[in-house]
Formats: sequence, C-alpha cells, structure tokens
Amino acid sequence: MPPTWVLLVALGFCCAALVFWLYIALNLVAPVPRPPRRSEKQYATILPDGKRSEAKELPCWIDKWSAEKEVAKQRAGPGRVVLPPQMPIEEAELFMSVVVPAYNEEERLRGMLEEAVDYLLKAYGGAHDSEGEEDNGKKRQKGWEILIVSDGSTDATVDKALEFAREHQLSQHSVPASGPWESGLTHPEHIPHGSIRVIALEENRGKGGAVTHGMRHVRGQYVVFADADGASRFTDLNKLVEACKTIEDKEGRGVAIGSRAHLVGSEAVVKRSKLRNFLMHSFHLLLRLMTPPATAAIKDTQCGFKLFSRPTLPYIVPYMHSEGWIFDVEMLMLAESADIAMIEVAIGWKEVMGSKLNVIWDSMAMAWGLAVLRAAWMLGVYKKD
Ligand SMILES: Nc1nc2c(ncn2[C@@H]2O[C@H](COP(=O)(O)OP(=O)(O)O)[C@@H](O)[C@H]2O)c(=O)[nH]1
Ligand SMILES: [Mg+2]
Repeated sequence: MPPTWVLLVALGFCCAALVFWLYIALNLVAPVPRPPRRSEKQYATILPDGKRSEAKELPCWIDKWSAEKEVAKQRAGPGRVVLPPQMPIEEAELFMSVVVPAYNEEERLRGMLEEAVDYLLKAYGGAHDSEGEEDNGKKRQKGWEILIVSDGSTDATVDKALEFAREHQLSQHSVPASGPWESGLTHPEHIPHGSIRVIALEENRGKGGAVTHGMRHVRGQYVVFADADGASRFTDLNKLVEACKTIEDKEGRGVAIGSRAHLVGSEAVVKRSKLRNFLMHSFHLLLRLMTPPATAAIKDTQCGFKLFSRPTLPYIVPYMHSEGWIFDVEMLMLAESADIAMIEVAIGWKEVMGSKLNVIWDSMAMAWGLAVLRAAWMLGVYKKD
C-alpha cells in the first residue's frame, strides 16, 4: 500500500488532468455565435407609399459600445477588464422595443402582431411619438418599434410580416382583426411607417441566436422579447414594465421575467402532453441543481416574454453564446453575475397550436446545452473581457 501522500498527489494529478481535458473538450463543443453577416445588419420596412424599402442599415448600439470599450481597454492597460459601469449604452430613442424571433411563422405571426400593435398604440402612442419629446436626458416615455427577426425562415414569414405592416400603414378603414387572445381588434390610428422592421437571418440560428441578434439593434428604453405565436398575453406587458421599475438599481438595471408558474396544474398546462410536463419538471430539477441561486430561484425560466431595461443590455447581450432554447438561462445567469435584480411576474399564457419544439429531442438538447453552458462559464472557456 503506497503512503497516503502519494495517493493524495495521484488523486490531485487525476483531478487536474480531468479539468484540463474537460477544458479542452469544452473549447471544442461550447457554442460560439457566428458574427452577423452584412445583410443581417440591415432591415426592410414599408415606405409611406406602401412599397417595400431598399435594405436599410440597422442602428446598432453594440458596435458603438464595443468600439468605445476597446478604446477604454487600451487606456486601462494590458490585462485590465473594463466592464459596463464605465461604458454606458447610447440613449434610447423610444420607449418600447419588441423583438419577435420568427422561424417559419407565416401562419401564426399575424395574430400576434395584431394584438401587439393594438396594445402598443394604446399604451405608448404612435410609434414615432417619442420624436417630439424633449431630449434633455430624461427617459423616453413614448414610441415603440417591433423588430421581427426571421430566423432563416424558408416560408413566407418575411413577406407576411411586411404585408402586415403595409396593410396597417395604409388602411383607411380599420377592419376588425383577431389574435390568439382577442377578437374584434380595430386600429383607429395607422401605424407610422418604419415602426415594424424585418430582419432576415441568412441561416437558421435557433431562438437564442435570433433574440440576441434583435437585441443588438433595439432603440427602446425597455426591450421585451415575445414569441411569434402570441402565446403570452401581450397586454401583460405593462405589468412587466411596472414590476421592472420597482427593482431597478440606481443605474436603472432590472429584468422582469414573464412567468407561467402560477398556471401549473391549470388547464393550459395540463393540456400539454404528459411527456412534455414530465420533461418540464425534470428540467426544473436540473436547473435548480446547476445554476447559481438567483437563477435557480426563478420558477419559469423558459417563458418567451422577458423584459430588460436599456442599461441592462451591455451586461448581457455582448456575452451571449447560446443559440438554442437554453439562451434564457444564459441571460438570467449573466444578469445574476452582474448583480442585476430580477423579478418574476405572472402573465397570461395560452398553448398555441403549431409549436415547433420537438419535445424529446429539444429537451435533450436543452439539458446538454445547460451542462455545457454552466461548465464553460465556470472553467473560464467563456469570459467577460
Ligand atoms: N422551433 C424554433 N423556433 C424558433 C427558432 N428560431 C426562432 N424561433 C421562435 O421561437 C418562438 C417559440 O417557438 P414555439 O415553436 O412556439 O415553441 P414553444 O412555444 O416553446 O412550443 C417562436 O417565436 C419561434 O418562431 C428555431 O430555430 N426553431
Ligand atoms: Mg409557442
């Protein structure tokens, strides 16, 4: 029997080797988002005469922010990390940005947009209302935009989105419309041109890739992402805004998380297959075990309705890696690591036919994605530099 110290050294050596190989393996498997292509930094919209615009350049806060950060890093000297407090994001131009990831959503998108536009007009005025506001450093209170990010769709998602914009810009007599939650919607105002912007990713990235991409180009004081099927009740948006305001710190940072946790056991959730509910519970258990405390305490991390105040964005968007369904967890973990407060808000939610989630395959991908994500951040494969 070798002496204890020899055993301990051998054990230490094995652990070090394991971490080393894990590190190497993680470098190979951990996702690295591809940089946006030229055409993906552009958008299409509908012009006042109803024609589709030429490709227009998207405003991009993150490019400016990254360039300023590079300069600050060079000033700070080698090896020094420059993090956002010294690096504020450029000011908002309007109150609310809505990012809609859409993958082959030609059927479901219209109903969601009807409800979103109806609510945005009522709650935040015409899309350009903020333009008249005094820009004296005060926060924007009005105006909105919708960024539809077609995630390499192979159907007519882009055309349908633009068709919706055209009809709502030009129609003189509002025709009653409906969405998953409401019927008989009429829009007394026409939506101003340019308020709906359509971005087309050249190749499919996954929901996380599409949402993150959209968030690089938002102009809003608040940013929400919402699913293209209108499953979340859009009129609950103000609940998120009000809840977010209650937790914002002195820099204005806060995240409000739409939640379906109160619906567990109700018809909406019971209507899902037993398998989907079983996998949902297993995923929650895994999350609780694998994520840091504030993220682990969130009861519903996967709801596609989350709101961020603008000063929060530089702490999250530049450091995102997840392209698929697990991206919400990465966003929450990044917020937690930057000490940003998060609040869960109960919202209305409806199962909408036509989900493209493959229950078994996507659940396995999510569990794997979560393990890789957590390990990559813990072992320094991913870092904030
Ligand atoms: N399935 C799928 N959805 C995507 C993708 N990229 C973006 N999405 C959007 O993610 C949102 C949620 O998708 P959905 O199929 O309704 O999933 P579920 O509500 O979780 O069952 C929708 O807005 C999709 O269009 C993708 O690559 N695959
Ligand atoms: Mg859905």
